[in-house]
Amino acid sequence: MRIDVVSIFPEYLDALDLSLVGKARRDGLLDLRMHDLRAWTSDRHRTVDDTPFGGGAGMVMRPDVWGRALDDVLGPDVLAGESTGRTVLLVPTPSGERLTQRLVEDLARADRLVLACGRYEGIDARVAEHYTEDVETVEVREISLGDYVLNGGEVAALVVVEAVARLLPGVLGNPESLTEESHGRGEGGALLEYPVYTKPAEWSGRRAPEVLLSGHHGNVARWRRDQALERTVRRRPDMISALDPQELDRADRAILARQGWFVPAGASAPVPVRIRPGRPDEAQALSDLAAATFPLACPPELGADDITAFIAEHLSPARTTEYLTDTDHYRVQVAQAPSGLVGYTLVVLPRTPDEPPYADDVAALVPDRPAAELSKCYVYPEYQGTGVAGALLGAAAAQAAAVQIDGQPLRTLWLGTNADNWRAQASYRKQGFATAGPRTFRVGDQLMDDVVMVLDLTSHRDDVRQTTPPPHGRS
Ligand code: JB8
Repeated sequence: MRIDVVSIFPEYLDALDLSLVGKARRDGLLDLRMHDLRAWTSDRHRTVDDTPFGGGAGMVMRPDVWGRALDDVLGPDVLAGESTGRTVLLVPTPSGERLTQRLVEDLARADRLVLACGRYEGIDARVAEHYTEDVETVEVREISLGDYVLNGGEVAALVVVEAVARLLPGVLGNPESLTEESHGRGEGGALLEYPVYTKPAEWSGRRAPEVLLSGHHGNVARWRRDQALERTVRRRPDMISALDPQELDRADRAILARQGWFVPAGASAPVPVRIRPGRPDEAQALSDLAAATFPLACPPELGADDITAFIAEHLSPARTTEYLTDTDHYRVQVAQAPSGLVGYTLVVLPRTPDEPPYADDVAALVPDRPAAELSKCYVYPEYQGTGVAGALLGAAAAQAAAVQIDGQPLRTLWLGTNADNWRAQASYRKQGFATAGPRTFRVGDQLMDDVVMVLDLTSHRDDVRQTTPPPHGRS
């Protein structure tokens, strides 16, 4: 490949004699030529700039000087449309399109690159226009490295040359390292790189992660993938939004769920879901959510009328408003996706430390008090099985673990769920709930067979203290 760089500071690119790019030039893989723009000036002062039409600060580079320079560098064949190869004219500018690995890969397939490095306030706009519209065999791209401002295009030229050169055949010793890299869009979608370690195994009191010293290749690969996912969530959530769910296995999804990203059924990408306390103005949304979800969790023998009556009594906006405002008796956590609320939990607090939960059959199964009831855990169907319920339950339990009733911290979170709803039970079990025994539960005039499950909040409390700041207000 041939690359020409035109600049008023051609020495800026002297660094390209060094290292891999220098070697590629000496090996004849890269024909890199620097040019001093002032060679195409005609006045005694070798002037390249002038004041901007329309006024304003700074100076603008003259199109006539740039035109002569670029015509010469491109050569008569390109200008006449008689060259067969692909020539790309790159003009670095803060207002250019972003230079990405994808663009770099595209540029590496060109036959010639010409980099026009501006200074001052930039190059008269007619230059890019002219080569775009009047010279058919030249492709013009105005490019930017990122959202910050440099003093000229030379650094961008250095970046382009280095990024392109390492993709040229024969330049890199080990081409395998190309496919593994961040931004290389390897299999599994583009993620940031995992952290790397080398000897000594302990440095400055820090040990390298044991898994990397274990020699267990499967565990190493999984650990690295977890690290890459976690890093990408924290540093580049935009890249998580661009992941293809088909490239995410169960372990990937579990890691993402722990970081607050979930893959709803039928979605084309993971979405961020924030778990937070519900607000009074969300009664309608939560009521809608409950009305849509509750029937799906009912056993088939339950009549539509009974379901409707239950929804009207317990899940109406008015009741939901109570849940959201009466914080002495209720705690609500919601799951907020970009599309809106997709799930919530309701915890009912006891009024006294020893208040027997509910009915006798439950009271016998929940001896460790104070005990609060996890009364609802509703999640829209497309978010079921994604980990949102688990995240909600975790937040509800953490919040409950911090609640005291007359100075006594809650010891148990209990719930009743339909005995045949094994999926719900499995989901609760995953969050640490254990089955305590059966109870019956009335919906309308139907008596349903339920199981009671309990979560020990006293062990939860220690987890919570390490991970969440002390709560404000009532606790
Ligand atoms: C004048 O920040 B940059 C950049 C800044 C410039 C010029 C070109 C590029 C020309 N200032 O990428």
